[in-house]
Amino acid sequence: MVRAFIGLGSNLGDREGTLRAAVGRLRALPHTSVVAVSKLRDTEPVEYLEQPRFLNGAVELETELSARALLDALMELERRFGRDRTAFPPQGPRTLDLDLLLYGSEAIAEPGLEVPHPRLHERLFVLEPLAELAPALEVPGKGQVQTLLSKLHSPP
Ligand code: PH2
Ligand code: MG
Ligand code: MG
Repeated sequence: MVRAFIGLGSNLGDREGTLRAAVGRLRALPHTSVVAVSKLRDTEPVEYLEQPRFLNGAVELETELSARALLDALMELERRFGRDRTAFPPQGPRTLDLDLLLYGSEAIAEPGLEVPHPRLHERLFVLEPLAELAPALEVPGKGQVQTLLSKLHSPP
């Protein structure tokens, strides 16, 4: 069993309905259980600013799926909820974004599969829900979630 964390995001259509339904689909994944779901937060878009506000959250899972199998399942769910991966720009509006943030204490860098998520440590909309679920969690190579969050709040 591996403890994994998924980032949830939506900024098109019924954001809350989509995220709640996506969590329902996560509960139905094989060899996987949902341990906890964070609050959903309304957030200002970052990186690409000309888009609607997001609803963001995080989910804690226990899974026997490999990181690759889990990632494939997440991308299949995004597709089912109408995610258009050909839309431009790639950081633009989306009905559903399911990011594999952490997969146990593993560090993986393969084509299309990078954990910890490469921008996790600099994103408030990821660290806040993660800190709600697991403040003491160690992000491989980066430090504890609560430490990363306090660094973002008061940069040196
Ligand atoms: N996702 C992005 C780009 N910008 N901004 C917020 N607030 N929330 C997101 O989930 C988000 C974003 C690309 O994945
Ligand atoms: Mg994504
Ligand atoms: Mg994302």
